Amino acid sequence: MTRSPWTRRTFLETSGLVAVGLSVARSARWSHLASGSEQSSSTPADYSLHIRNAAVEIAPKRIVGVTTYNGQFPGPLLRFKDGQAVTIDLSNDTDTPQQLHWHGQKVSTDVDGAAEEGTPYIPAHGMRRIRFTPNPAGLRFYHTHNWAGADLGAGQYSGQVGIAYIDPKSSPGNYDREVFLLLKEFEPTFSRGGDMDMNFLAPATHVKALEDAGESAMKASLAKGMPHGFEVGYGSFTINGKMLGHGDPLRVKLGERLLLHVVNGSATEIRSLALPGHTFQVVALDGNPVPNAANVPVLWLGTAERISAIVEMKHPGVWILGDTADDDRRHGMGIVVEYAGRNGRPVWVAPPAFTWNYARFAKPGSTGAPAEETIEMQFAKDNAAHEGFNRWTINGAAYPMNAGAAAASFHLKKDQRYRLRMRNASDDIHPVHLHRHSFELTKVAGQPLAGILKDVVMVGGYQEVEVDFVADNPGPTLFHCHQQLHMDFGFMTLFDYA
Ligand SMILES: [Cu+2]
Repeated sequence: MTRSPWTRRTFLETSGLVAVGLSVARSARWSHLASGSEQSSSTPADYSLHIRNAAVEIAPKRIVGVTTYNGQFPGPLLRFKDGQAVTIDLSNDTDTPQQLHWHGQKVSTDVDGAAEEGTPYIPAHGMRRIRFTPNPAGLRFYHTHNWAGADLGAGQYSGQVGIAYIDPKSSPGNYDREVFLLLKEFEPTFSRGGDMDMNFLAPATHVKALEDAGESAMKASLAKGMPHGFEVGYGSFTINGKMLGHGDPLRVKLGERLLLHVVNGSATEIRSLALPGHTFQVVALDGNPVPNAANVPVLWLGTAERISAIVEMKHPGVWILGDTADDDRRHGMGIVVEYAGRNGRPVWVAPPAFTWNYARFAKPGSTGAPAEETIEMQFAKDNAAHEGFNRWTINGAAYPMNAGAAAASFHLKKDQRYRLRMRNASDDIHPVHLHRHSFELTKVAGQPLAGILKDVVMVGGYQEVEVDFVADNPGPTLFHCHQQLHMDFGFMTLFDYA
């Protein structure tokens, strides 16, 4: 049942969303003029990204064939200046129309890179030139927004991920050097394995009503003889495109302060990271400075989450900065940290048990501003309901995968402050993402908090999370789980502005 993203586009074109079809046609025609004398094309762009298939060597003689940006993985690090407009040429050397999403940026629907919002596709063997003003400052990233479905070569299973950093006008802290780390798995395969048990979120309290709903739905499905829905596993794990021990080590000096910018570029996985003998002072979450820069022994990142953290180099040796999951680390999820003058085999020491609580980084004793309106959302899983895949719903509705136009389900009034109350009636953790806006965490598993601005938040199994956002960037706005398998099979909805 492999479907190309073409399916959804073609379907949008023929289903009354004429504007989408027209802009695709325009940009396809424009691509013929790209090398001609058209005024806009005669000026070189500030940046060029070429989407193309390439062989990427993640360890000696271990080569994966994936779709990339500029033939490399990760895609080039793009450094922007806060508030300074850029022109970018997006070329597509593949046979498939592509979307490139500027994750975490407040941009227009024309450049955001989501077909559901009306962004034109970058045509197969064609190009689009876009112009926008990067903002807000901080750690962002860019990635494909194509539908993958059962095609493990498409969507974010591919190598279409890169980091974008928007330099803030003032320095984000006291450090000597920045290091960018992109975490990403390769060689995906389907499995029927049950859900991974992940107990790292705090508070750990479950909402009884959500648990009852989720458990009884699962029991009913299994009683009918249904297998567990497909999950995705991986054969190789990388940081900056290299399996542990196969890239250059991170060479450091005693007393040096590194600012690590960590991006979880995974299609489906939640990652952790620890460095024996060191702690991370978290200064920003999803690129936005946090009110309380607390020290932690372990970082946890849902898909598409980012953490900026300062690490003081004060424990000489040769160490593994790696995932706390032994199996994933042994299959590559780590990078060697080597102090000057030290050598030998890199050492891993498991960190003490630690739970991840967003409130640790919040403004102490403070609650968010009141919202003008609350939007209720309940997430649920329909076990193995779609050709063996779990189907995901928001308030009972799965976003259409291959039929029927999706009208917006929620209508926003410009400049109003909204509260999203998300209730997760499944046992999975969902890293949910809102496009083109940032939100403030206001309640996590019953615990009120304020001052943390993000664009992805992990909603724990059978838990509730509340976030507030101001509707200040008009246009259709996508909301979805960033787990590719969840998003592709229904876990998505659209906001528009009245
Ligand atoms: Cu999800």
